Amino acid sequence: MNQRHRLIGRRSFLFGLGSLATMSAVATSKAAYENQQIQALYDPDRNFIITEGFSLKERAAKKGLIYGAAARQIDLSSNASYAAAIVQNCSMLVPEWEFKWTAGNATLRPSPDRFDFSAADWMANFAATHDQLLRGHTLVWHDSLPEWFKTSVNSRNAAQLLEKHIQTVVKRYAGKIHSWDVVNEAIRTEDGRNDGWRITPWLELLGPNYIDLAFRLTAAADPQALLVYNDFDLDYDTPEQEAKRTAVLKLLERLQTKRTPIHAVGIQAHLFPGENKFNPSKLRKFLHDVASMGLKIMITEMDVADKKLPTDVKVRDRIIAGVYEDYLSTVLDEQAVIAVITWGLSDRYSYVSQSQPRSDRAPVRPLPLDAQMQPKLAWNAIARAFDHAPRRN
Ligand code: 9MR
Repeated sequence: MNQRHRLIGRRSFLFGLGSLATMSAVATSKAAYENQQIQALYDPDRNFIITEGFSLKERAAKKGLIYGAAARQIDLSSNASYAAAIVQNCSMLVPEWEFKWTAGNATLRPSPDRFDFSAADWMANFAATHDQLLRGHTLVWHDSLPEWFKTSVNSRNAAQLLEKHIQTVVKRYAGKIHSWDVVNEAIRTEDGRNDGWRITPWLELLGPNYIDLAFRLTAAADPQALLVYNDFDLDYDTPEQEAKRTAVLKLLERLQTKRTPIHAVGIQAHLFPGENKFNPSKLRKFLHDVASMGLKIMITEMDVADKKLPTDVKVRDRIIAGVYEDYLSTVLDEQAVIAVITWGLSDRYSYVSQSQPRSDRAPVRPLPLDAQMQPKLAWNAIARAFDHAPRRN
């Protein structure tokens, strides 16, 4: 595309966002900054061409990579075309609710001394039936704890409760799990601790050894699973995310010093184009630092929130696809990255629609398939990133 066409394309798109006069009047505002970011991401002529004929899991496998998605029993069991799309595209399945202590309509822990494995078993069977790897998400998290947790758990019984949880759940699926998110989202620099750790019920109940304890218990219950520390907001070039990356690296160093059995870092990759600046070299540096510690990396929950993007579906889909390809081509350069998982597969079932809705109320489009299970440009973008990725050694 020549420069003139690019400018015309950009200008007409800008016009769609608001008048130039309004834009300059608020040139210093956050909205203007975001509009600038979004314009920079829009390229009307960018090429998302792919060779036909291969699913995402096949393209990933050719490079020694895994592609998977999160899904829920309620959707897989009620929508045959969605289940078929999950089977066709994914070599890995992540139960979005069913392995948590409690989430949505799935409650693994109805009470301190009971387990209900019906939903988790259903997901494990689905994966096994369709030859998919299974991920366990998640054992230790501040969120999705049952109501009874607040009243029944105290510093005297917390260690025993965690031990029982990990031993029971992890042993039940031992040998069937590719990787466990042992600890999820334990860093939050805004909480003000020197080490950047999030102040969670687990930290308060068990003290700073809780992460090490959780990894040790999991390793003992399933020596084969890859044990993962998983977190979000590690992707962008902002002071906050830089501080979070640093705190994660410190946590990993601390665990390695203690010889804690940890094998991988999960980078969630919930992306928010328009809000923050993406700087591939900053991200590459972080991935390299993690890899240098001998750890694997998984992209565990990728999606592209379209909250700040224009209403026009064509424009929106191009931006989202570009964000997918730019991000994935950056991370797949790093050999330690072994898997890419999107947080859902179809726009019909995405947490983004509840937690990051658009102000124009238009349906969100954060995932590779649309609500009718048709591939969008984002699908092509992921396919291209796999096709161009270096083969894993
Ligand atoms: O997508 C999940 C949503 O359906 C659940 O209600 C919520 C609470 O369990 O968790 C969402 O998934 C989160 C994941 O478990 C951890 N990282 C952030 C994800 C999106 O909030």
